[in-house]
Amino acid sequence: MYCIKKLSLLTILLCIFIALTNPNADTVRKNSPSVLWFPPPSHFARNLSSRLMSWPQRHDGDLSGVDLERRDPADSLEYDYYRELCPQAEKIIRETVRRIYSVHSRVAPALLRLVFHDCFIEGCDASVLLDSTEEMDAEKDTPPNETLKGFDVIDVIKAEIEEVCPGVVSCADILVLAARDGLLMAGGPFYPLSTGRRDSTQSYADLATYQLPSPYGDLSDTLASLGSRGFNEREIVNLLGAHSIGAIHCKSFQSRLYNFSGTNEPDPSLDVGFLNLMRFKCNESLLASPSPSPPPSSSSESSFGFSSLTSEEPGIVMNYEGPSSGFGTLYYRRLLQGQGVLYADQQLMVGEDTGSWVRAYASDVSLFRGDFAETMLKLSNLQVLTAPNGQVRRSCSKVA
Ligand code: HEM
Ligand SMILES: *[C@@H]1O[C@H](CO)[C@@H](O)[C@H](O)[C@H]1NC(C)=O
Ligand SMILES: *[C@@H]1O[C@H](CO)[C@@H](O)[C@H](O)[C@H]1NC(C)=O
Ligand SMILES: *[C@@H]1O[C@H](CO)[C@@H](O)[C@H](O)[C@H]1NC(C)=O
Ligand SMILES: CC(=O)N[C@H]1CO[C@H](CO)[C@@H](O)[C@@H]1O
Repeated sequence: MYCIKKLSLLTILLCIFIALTNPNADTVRKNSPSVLWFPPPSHFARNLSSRLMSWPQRHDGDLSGVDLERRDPADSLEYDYYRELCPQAEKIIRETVRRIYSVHSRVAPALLRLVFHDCFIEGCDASVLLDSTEEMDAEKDTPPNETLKGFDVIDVIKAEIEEVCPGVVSCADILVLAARDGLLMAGGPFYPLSTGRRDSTQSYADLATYQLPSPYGDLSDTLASLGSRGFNEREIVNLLGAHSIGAIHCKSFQSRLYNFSGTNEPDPSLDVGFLNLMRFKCNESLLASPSPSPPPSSSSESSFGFSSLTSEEPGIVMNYEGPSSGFGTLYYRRLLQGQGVLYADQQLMVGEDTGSWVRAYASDVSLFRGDFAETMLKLSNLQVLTAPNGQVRRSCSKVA
């Protein structure tokens, strides 16, 4: 522990030194908005600033080169990085996701959310995939991760790739590529991902606990949280369009339904009809009547933990009008009607700028899709680790 503290102190000092001596410091600042040693802009600073300022530097690998590499890390990625090292890699990923998607379309939202939780915490380095060990609490064992899924999908893909090119393709690349392919199958836009990410040797449970945005965050919380990773208002409204697919459990919005913020009233921003639907879906006494539980599955791949919402874990399916209604616009049209599932979703309507982006996306699906491809690309390139830093894990849940 002492050693780690000492190491991060050293790293910070080193960073300051480099920042002071590096003539390109301005470019760096512009390209890596979540670089830690500069204070966030004051209008984002409200609640998060203290946490951000104490954000520890990462301590993967050795110190030499680490911080130089991390100045504009996404620039070290390369399109089709595996073309010689493992030419089949991207095809294996796509085919495996397709195979699973044909049985469990929920693989798409699961992987999309997994990318968000990975990239948001110390960059897209597969840190979210690590299991806890005696020495390290893992991100996946923190409250915001309670309903994360898709770990086993990544394991299946990784195993298939390891068979043809062992030790070459990183878990971090597999995750962003698989999520991209799943999104495409779910009707989302395509974006060309560069590769060459490396995997972390750490998982950051504390950061995951405190830094992931809260579903009960108000607009300023959400803007501060995602803003701290370099996303502007337009991009934030756009990114939340990811909530067009997948499912949200009642516990993520329960307190909007009856006693919102201790008022003994439901959240007034909720459309009444939608409120009743949510109450109905989440009412334990109504659900107590036995709903048929899914039949036990025989093959391991047919389970994947993607069984739909259950009576123990009820919730709302986000694309309940079906994927044919198009990835994106339904989410924004619902916000216009007071039908955002999360408080944080609905809050996008209270800001002048965020509200006009909601209206823009609600009425123009191609605008939304074009922007979404860009913001997903940006998300997938956040603070990546590239050689010589990090490592390529053999098993995505364990440090190699
Ligand atoms: C303010 C920002 C965000 C908050 C507060 C938030 C919160 C949540 C919560 C609470 C859930 C439901 C968990 C559950 O009840 O099981 C959820 C689901 C989901 N989130 Fe977010 N999220 C945010 C941003 C994002 C972003 C940026 C993405 C991706 C780009 C994303 C993708 C998803 C997806 C796809 C699901 C559905 C997962 C599934 O069905 O398995 N979210 N989010
Ligand atoms: C700051 O966070 C606290 C809880 O952590 C919350 O009660 C408060 O409303 C937040 N303040 C602002 C300005 O968002
Ligand atoms: C509503 O919430 C407030 C504050 O959390 C609490 O004091 C009050 O007892 C709650 N009311 C009911 C009816 O549960
Ligand atoms: C469930 O629904 C019944 C009847 O509408 C209502 O009286 C009760 O308060 C609800 N309970 C919960 C926990 O939502
Ligand atoms: C998928 C997963 O690993 N979920 C974990 C999230 O964190 C909780 C603790 O808060 C664990 O109980 C879950 O197993």
